[in-house]
Amino acid sequence: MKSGLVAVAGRPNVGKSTLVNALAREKVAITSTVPNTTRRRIFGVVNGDDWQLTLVDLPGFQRPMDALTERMQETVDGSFEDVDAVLLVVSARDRIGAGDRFVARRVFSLGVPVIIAVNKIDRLKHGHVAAQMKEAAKLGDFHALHPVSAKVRDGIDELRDDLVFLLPEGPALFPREQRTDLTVEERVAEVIREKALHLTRDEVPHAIMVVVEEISEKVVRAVLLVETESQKGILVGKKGAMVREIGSRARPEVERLVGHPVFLELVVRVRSKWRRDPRQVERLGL
Ligand SMILES: Nc1nc2c(ncn2[C@@H]2O[C@H](COP(=O)(O)OP(=O)(O)OP(=O)(O)O)[C@@H](O)[C@H]2O)c(=O)[nH]1
Ligand SMILES: [Mg+2]
Repeated sequence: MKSGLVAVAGRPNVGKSTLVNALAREKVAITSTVPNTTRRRIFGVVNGDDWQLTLVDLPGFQRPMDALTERMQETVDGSFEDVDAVLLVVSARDRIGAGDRFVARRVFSLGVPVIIAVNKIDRLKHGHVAAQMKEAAKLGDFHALHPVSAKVRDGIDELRDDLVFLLPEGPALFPREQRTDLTVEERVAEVIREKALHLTRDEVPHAIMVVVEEISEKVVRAVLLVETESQKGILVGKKGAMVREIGSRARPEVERLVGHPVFLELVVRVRSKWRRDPRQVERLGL
């Protein structure tokens, strides 16, 4: 049996979580166009006949701005300790630059093999992809370099085979039926946050935190925390239209996660400056 952990590293928004979901063949992590969507470490587990690949989805590398982003960066740093390999993700749609080189310096110094994925190659011209691959190849002494599209699942199987090749001999870390380490409560909270991210913009998405307070036979109750009254007003919407829309988009996925139909009760509350307070960030489980 081969089994091990592969950290997924890269700048914010390059498609790390989309790629983890594509490799895991299940949505284990939420995704959005907003940078800093992923705030904590999330395992995505993939099983073969005689191997188990555990992908470690992570927040993007960034300079911390407050207690939340500081915590996220600690998560990234701490997660590199026990991994067997790193999947370094860059975006073929953006210039491969200083941010990517910053991540690369860190991951190439870990002493484990690194595979580079040049993501988002869908609908790009061949010449452009080739040029980006050439740039990505300069990032460090990689084991393999794969052009992929996480979105349309192009190159995913080849990438997975190469990652599995790097795994050491060892027992499976998770039972075969388990796709992630997140609890149902945590997954439900993330799905609700995802829908809220998709429907808001500017500073609002960054200020949202979701806490699930109850999952019962009939009801899922969750609180959406924001930092200001005006953000609360946006999230509630005209006569509650926004929070209702978040609820109706989240409900099908929430029901799949809990395994039965539910009434999804969402409440919006202000928790002033929660992102700047290390204790609040910790209490919220980040
Ligand atoms: N066109 C295209 N878009 C993609 C692809 N992969 C991801 N995206 C988009 O890129 C955006 C960011 O994707 P995420 O998976 O959330 O990126 P991330 O790296 O996990 O971002 P953070 O968690 O914020 O660090 C989303 O809008 C995705 O739909 C791809 O292969 N092609
Ligand atoms: Mg992510």
